Amino acid sequence: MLITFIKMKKIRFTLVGDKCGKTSLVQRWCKPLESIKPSKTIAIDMRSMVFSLENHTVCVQYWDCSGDMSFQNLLTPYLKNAELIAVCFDLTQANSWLTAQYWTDVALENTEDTPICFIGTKLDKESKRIIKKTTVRRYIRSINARNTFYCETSAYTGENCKDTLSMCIFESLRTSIKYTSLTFDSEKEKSCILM
Ligand SMILES: Nc1nc2c(ncn2[C@@H]2O[C@H](COP(=O)(O)OP(=O)(O)O)[C@@H](O)[C@H]2O)c(=O)[nH]1
Ligand SMILES: [Mg+2]
Repeated sequence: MLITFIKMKKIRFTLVGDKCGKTSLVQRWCKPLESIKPSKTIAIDMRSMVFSLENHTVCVQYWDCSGDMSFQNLLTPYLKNAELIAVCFDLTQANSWLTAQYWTDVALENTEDTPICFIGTKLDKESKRIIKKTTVRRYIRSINARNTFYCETSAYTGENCKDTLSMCIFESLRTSIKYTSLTFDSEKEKSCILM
């Protein structure tokens, strides 16, 4: 048991974006069967979980950053040390998408080739959607960064949360330690768009 723990690969995900549902998504990832209890994030929260993917067991650490811009200078080290950056935004709020673009600039200034997953949240509010998939895809192409992909989730219903997490783990393993033997289930790829 101890040996397994020592050998386990640790990967750090840093989640940035405004108040769009990051903490709720992390709750859904860590406790998929429990109902969401939103809680205010002061500066940064850390949670971790063990996840198995394709016979690899990994410890995932979530660095869940506050959406409050007064903490923004504190957060840069968490971008630099991440194996994956999740840039989150609320699909129903134009400002949230603008803030996501701001965080993308900060991430690109401070990192090199770290995978970036764009996550559109609150997919359950489809009728109130303002940010179209095509807008996000066009933007991601325009920044011309490697290792970017796009997923949409609902922490409330759980829709697409597990596939998004699998994709994030897969991409961070692939780029950080070159698990070339990893293959990805094509069903999961359908719900996440590799750019
Ligand atoms: N409709 C809907 N609301 C959500 C969802 N996720 C979070 N919220 C709500 O969005 C607000 C902010 O959520 P929170 O997780 O604290 O956002 P954070 O500041 O980015 O961590 C809260 O009122 C949540 O109840 C979701 O998937 N669907
Ligand atoms: Mg939060």
